[in-house]
Amino acid sequence: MPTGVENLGQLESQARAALEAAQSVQALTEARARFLGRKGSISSLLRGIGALDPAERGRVGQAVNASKQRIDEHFQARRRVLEAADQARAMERQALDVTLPGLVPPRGHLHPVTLIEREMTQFFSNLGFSIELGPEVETEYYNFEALNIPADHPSRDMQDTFFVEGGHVLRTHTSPVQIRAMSGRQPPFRFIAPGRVFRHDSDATHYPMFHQLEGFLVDERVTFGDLKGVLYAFAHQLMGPEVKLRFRAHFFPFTEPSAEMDFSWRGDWLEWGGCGMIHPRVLENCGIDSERYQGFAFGMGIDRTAMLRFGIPNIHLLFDGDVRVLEQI
Ligand code: FA5
Repeated sequence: MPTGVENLGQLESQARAALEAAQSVQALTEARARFLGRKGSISSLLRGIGALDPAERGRVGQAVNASKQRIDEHFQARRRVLEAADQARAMERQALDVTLPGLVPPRGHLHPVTLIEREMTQFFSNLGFSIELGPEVETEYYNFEALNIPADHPSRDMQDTFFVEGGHVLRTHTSPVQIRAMSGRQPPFRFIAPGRVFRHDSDATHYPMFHQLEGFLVDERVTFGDLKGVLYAFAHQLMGPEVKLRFRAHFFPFTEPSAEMDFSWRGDWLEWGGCGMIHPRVLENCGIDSERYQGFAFGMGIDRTAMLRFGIPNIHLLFDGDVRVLEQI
């Protein structure tokens, strides 16, 4: 009578082949179930033993159990291999190469106008000038009247003013700091006043918000020659010895005589600032004896200086906030 055990060897080979073929722990477990599971082919053999001739049962049972154990051992061994491979793959996925360079977060830097402003103020600090600051929202008195620009004076048209309620303006220049600094003080003194100013003005070299550096010095026997000497030294320090300066006679109500100065720029001239000898009436407005004291004053565009230094063709590039532009500077 066939016991089924005749096919045991073949069945075991099939089971081993199925376990070897499995490429994942899940496939392996399924292969095992096909042979050793409750309905598996080896398990069916075991169930059939009860129907055998009692003399055969012991031998067949032993043979089937031994085969079952070998298949199970093969399963365990194969599972360890697959689990190790799984783990190796997972580790590779999460691999951390500690020798790789770290991620460097982008670092900001100072704005070109700030860089130039610092250089400009440093030059005058070295000459013994102190820094004075004034408010950006200014009274009309400081912005115009005290600077000898009366309400009906046409020179107010020179500057496109942003008016604020209550007799205030956004200061159109840094010159009101002259009045604030000189009132209540007696010469000799020398100050610079860097800061933001505002005008209704916009093109390639004009921006509605820009920066000026005001400078003024009052003492006995101050001349226009002193002013020019200081400005030449300043321009050469900032823009290099090749830069050319040009002084043009001009009119400012708060200086007499007055001049505008230009620097050489891209084969042309670009206006840098205004300057002159402080008007006696301005000194008197600040309680300073204009018979005894004279002073010079100047005010130039810091942004214009940055344009020259960094080769920026359009002032809007400085303030449009495009980091791709600013990063190149
Ligand atoms: C003045 O503002 C006078 N307060 C300067 C002065 C001070 C004269 C002391 C005498 C004594 P002006 O309006 O020319 O002058 O402006 C000075 C400089 O500011 C200009 O030469 C230019 O470099 C810069 N500037 C003027 N308007 C703009 C603008 N919209 N955008 C950028 N820079 C400007």
